[in-house]
Amino acid sequence: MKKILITGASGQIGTELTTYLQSVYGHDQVVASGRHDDIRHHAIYEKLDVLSAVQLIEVIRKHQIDSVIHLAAILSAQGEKNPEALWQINMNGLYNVLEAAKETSAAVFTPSSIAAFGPETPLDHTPQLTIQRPRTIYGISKVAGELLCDYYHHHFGVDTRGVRFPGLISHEALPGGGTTDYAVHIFYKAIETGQFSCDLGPETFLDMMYMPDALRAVVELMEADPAKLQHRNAYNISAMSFSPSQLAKEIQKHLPEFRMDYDVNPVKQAIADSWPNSLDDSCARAQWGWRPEYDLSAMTSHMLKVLGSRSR
Ligand code: VAH
Repeated sequence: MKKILITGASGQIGTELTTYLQSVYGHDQVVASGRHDDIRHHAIYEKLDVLSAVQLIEVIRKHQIDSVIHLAAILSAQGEKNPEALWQINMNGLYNVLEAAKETSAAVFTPSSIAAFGPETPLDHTPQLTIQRPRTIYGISKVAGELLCDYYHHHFGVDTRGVRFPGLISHEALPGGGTTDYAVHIFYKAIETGQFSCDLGPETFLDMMYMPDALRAVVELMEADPAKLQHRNAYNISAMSFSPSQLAKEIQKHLPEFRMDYDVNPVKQAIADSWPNSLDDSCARAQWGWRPEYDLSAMTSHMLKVLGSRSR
């Protein structure tokens, strides 16, 4: 990658990815974009609505973009409240990005998610290739997105790549409208009030990943030898699997007074129950050398250290 456009750059991933890509490729090699004027990071910025195909091509040509990291999307829980809006953004937005990539020869990274699996999928150590019948509009958009990206690669030669992200935990931009958001908010509340009310049940196991691992995965996949990529869209990648009760216990190792109770959100619980408990990421490990660096203990320690230092 030499000149990179990030869509959805003000979101949970985009905020940190912009800074990370600047550190890897140089400040002027990264163009952040979003639908709004606000920009949380010091970057070259374009106000860009991915529903405008013309605008997309204009920005790609203006900055001579060779790689698009397409993050603009609505997440799972938010999508269930407005499935039509999700389909517009997640599918028509992706379609426009792929069409623009076809016209400009740009490569495309767009994330899929563990949400691309459903209740009929083997939920433990979920294989790379398996049944994908998600029950959420978000999951359906992710499966359709995986297939659309593969189609643009096989039929038009577009260099499309992606990973199935688990729940992502970060200390910069808060997540918005996801089912796994509890795993971020818990840290802020543990520091601010010492108490957290979790909207998923105590034994709800989900695959999770610390943001530094997720950011590195984007770069490592995009820089991987294309000849070795048998799956492209999209690779299972995993770092840890834990339940809310396990996360609370890990936080209490640092903050013994921390207390958690449960106020289960039935919509989010049903979504989480349909997702894998853990993923098999052996294909990503074999084909492009994927390795996580943060486990539950390391992530918890680092999150509390960063957030704790801010609150002083
Ligand atoms: C969500 N954070 O909760 C996203 C993610 C695996 C979960 O796709 O919708």
